[in-house]
Amino acid sequence: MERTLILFKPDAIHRHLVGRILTRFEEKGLRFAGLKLFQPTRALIERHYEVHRGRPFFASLVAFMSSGPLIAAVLEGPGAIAVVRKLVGVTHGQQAEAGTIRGDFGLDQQYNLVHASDGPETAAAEIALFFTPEELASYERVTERWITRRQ
Ligand code: 3AN
Repeated sequence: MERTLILFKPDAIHRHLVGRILTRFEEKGLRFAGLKLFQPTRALIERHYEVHRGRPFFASLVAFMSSGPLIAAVLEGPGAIAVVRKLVGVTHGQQAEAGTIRGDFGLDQQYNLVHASDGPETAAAEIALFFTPEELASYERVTERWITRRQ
């Protein structure tokens, strides 16, 4: 089953939107493999956004994200990475489609509520960056066969 990493950014927490956003992932049928709230270090955020180092928004992005707290989640399901990116919407809230998380809840490109992994390699690296193996759970829901057709 494919896994992906989500970060609830500080704006989602301060605006009390975490529950509503989590509900969208749950309602879609995705299963939580990990979930935690923590205060990130600046070093962790810089590592996470290393590909953006040198871009004009890097310093502001790192300051915003390391102001914390963050909630990190690992979600799993068939095609989870692409499914979550679709639910989240494009980077800028003003361009994101209505019905997506960023399209429904935001107007900005930095304060855009959630981060979601963009491919299998980044998902694996980001999950390992934010979670230890012991913090992740593998289990079957009693509803599994109604969602993923797995018996
Ligand atoms: P996405 O999260 O949609 O994959 P990326 O990976 O291009 O977006 O950018 C990472 C993060 O950097 C975004 N989530 C957003 O918070 C921030 N960001 C991207 N572009 C800008 C920008 N032009 N100005 C300010 N922040 C930006």
